[in-house]
Amino acid sequence: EAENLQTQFCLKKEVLESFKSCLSPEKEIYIEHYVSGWRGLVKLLNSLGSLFGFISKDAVSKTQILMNFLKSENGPHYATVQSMVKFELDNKLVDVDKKGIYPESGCRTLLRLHRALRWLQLFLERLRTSKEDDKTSVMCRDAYNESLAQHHTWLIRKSAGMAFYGLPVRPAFFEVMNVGTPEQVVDVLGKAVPLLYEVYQITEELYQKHNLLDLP
Ligand code: 1PZ
Repeated sequence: EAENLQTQFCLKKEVLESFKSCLSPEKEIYIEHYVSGWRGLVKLLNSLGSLFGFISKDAVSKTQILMNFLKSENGPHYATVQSMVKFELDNKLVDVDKKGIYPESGCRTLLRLHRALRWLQLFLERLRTSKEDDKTSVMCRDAYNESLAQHHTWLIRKSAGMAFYGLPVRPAFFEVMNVGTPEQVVDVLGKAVPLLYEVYQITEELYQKHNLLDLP
């Protein structure tokens, strides 16, 4: 039972805290904490059932690519998103306009998570302001159509669309977040959304400045 308590997902500890600690005072983004925020989200996704396996598999593979860079001999260059961008661009380690010899650069891999972060922020904001009977599948779909969908192929959009129907209803979804009463969930979401927005915005501006927003 003790183990059960320990392994139970908690939105506040595993997502909010990670994304909070990923910002340095100089507004750099630590990749290690960014990745652990995503690992937390994957845990949440996995607790929703195997229907979401194809989504979590992709998220895991992307976090793994970034962790491998972080653990490599070039690891120190991958400490922050800013240092990674500089290092990969300075050393021409990014396929800029078409897939070539670096199909899994740190820059293009992080861009995929970055786009998904926008979806997350939109979804959590809808969840935060929703009423008890509102449909999570609709909130999720609307957030998706407004953000990630434009970057996905028809097949992925269809698969994602079907998975959304398998989302638990709002009270059950609040339950798995494991931060207490619905009021407390709303409160945590109220802290998480602006934080995700800040992390998103910093990355967006950096990528824009270096013309990296369309990496293949
Ligand atoms: C709570 C419900 C979860 C809904 C998640 C909404 C996002 C649907 C995303 C569907 C992704 C399908 C799997 C593969 C996608 C990849 O093709 C793309 C592009 O990568 P590339 O092919 O270029 O290498 N991958 C992504 O867009 C990253 C998706 C990460 C999604 C993480 C979601 C985590 C959600 C946690 C929520 C609790």
